[in-house]
Amino acid sequence: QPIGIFDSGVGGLTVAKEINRMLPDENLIYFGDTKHLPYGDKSKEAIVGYVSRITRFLIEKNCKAIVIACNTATANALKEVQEITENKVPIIDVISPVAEKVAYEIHTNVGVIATKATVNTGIYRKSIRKHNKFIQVDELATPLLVPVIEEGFKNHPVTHSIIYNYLSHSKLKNIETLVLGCTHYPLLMDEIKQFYGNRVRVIDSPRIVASHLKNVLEQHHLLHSKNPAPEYHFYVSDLTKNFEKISKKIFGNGIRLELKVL
Ligand code: DGN
Repeated sequence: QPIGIFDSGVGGLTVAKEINRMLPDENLIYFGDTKHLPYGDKSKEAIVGYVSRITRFLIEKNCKAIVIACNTATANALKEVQEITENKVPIIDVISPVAEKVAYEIHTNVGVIATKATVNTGIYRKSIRKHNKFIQVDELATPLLVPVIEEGFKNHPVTHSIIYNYLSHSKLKNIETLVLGCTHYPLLMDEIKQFYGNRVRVIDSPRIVASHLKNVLEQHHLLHSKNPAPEYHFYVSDLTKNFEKISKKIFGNGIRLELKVL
């Protein structure tokens, strides 16, 4: 049985890649909802609609666990995903394991950058402070980072200037830790770290999520071991050259994309 992973686009591949590195024997199904990208500017109703369809698709594909590799989907539709799956398969989201880790292990001012639809819910602040109410959490919407990533503008002057403008924001002035609250953003990790130098610790969310998934699978006795030929299936709701190019860059040339309109 495969693990189902989804996002609006290529962002979730940062999580899928880490899962693949940590759990190389697992079969994976990835769904990129490229037709509806970006989620970050959509209404809650629209996001719930897209996410519900993807969840049903992954259940049909017999997934043993579902990873919501999208912060925007987690912030707006986690409850609906849980309802659809009726707690029959474990649901792993990208926010709660990171919030927990930050709350217990980091004792500094925390900044979070994410899409508008994530920041509007205040979910990081709430989730971190649920565990530790002494941590100062400031969230800033940085929506323009998603299109530059989808456009493949890595190490591009436009990207540098957007990063500079966002990270210089007064809300992030006193932070010592930064959480990348969008699964696309780790693709700009180098540039973001460059901006801060050693001043700010940038959290590696995909790694935290993958290791949380491993624990959950272990607990449920669902870990796949000794799989000589793991299978990876990548589905997209719109087959775009961009997705093809970037997904190959992230996951390797072996990727074969299949169009699946939901
Ligand atoms: N990668 C998604 C996230 O983590 O929020 C959102 C990207 C988008 O669709 N704007």
